[in-house]
Amino acid sequence: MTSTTRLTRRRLGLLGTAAGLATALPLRHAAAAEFNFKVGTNVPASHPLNTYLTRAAEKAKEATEGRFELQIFPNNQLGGDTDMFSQLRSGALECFLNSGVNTLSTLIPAAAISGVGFAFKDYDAVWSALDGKLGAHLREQIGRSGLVVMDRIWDNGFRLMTNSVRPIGQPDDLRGLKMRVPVSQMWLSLFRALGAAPTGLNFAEVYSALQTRVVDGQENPPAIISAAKLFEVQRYASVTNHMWDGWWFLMNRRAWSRVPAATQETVTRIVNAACLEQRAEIAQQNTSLRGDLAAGGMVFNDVDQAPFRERLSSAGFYREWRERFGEQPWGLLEETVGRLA
Ligand code: X2X
Repeated sequence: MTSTTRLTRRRLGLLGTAAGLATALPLRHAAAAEFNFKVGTNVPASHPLNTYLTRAAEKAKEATEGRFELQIFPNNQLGGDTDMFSQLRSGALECFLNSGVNTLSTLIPAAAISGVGFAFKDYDAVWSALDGKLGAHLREQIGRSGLVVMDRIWDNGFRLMTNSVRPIGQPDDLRGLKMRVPVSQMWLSLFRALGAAPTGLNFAEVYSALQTRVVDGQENPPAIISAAKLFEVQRYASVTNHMWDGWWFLMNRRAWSRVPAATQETVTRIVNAACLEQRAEIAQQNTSLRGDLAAGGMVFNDVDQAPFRERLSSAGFYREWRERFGEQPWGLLEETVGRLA
């Protein structure tokens, strides 16, 4: 109890009016929804992932006349990625937005394939793979694991590297640099192959790890660097676009199967439509934010990707991951992006 509420109660007690007490309590008029689905995300409320999920929630509530509610919990309010993922699996959390390359890949190794370094050269390549055969293959694997996944993957963006030590122009500039990466074999392997010293941390811990210099740098798209205010604790931004990443909209199967088919269809249609709008917003922000971040004190440099790809090839990165994923998903990836070696 805060000192203010204690004071208020004492005053009310002194005044001794029951009516006074009643007006001090919040009144709830809204009827409870039949289905209330909590949705956990790992980025701040202002990030387009959350603003477009919130729009979807409003539309879903309206379209189902209040029967189906999505309640968004942004910014790791329910715990970090590792926690939210186990809550999703147990049913404590109905929906969770998770990168396939991140926690999800601990259950479904193939889901990490979208994170292969320098695989996608632009958004056309990303959407033709993830809305096409590769995405269908991954969703099938996710479905087999007992989770439900929406068709469209939400956009996080192309990732760039930031740090507080020096601009990254060549792979050698990463040598000895302590880089935070998500808790993921793919990310650790990528940054080790490039010669950095990566540490796996959930996003919930990133701002303070950078502020206290537990790590020198991190990598994320501009929309996250802006929403999570990482520009306050990072100086250099090197536009490596070394990886594209997105969030799958995952659901607990038992919770979803209790929802009538017609309501499922309505909610699915609304969520997937909001996702397409979110992608457009992210693509726009990821170019327009560069100026804002520079005004916030970040120093940008553009990067030639060729030496980074060569470093990965000579370190055996592509060979290793091709073996780990197997020929089928690797073939589906190469069908859209060309040969990776
Ligand atoms: O943890 C990250 O860096 C983030 C927010 O980009 C992911 O979800 C992978």
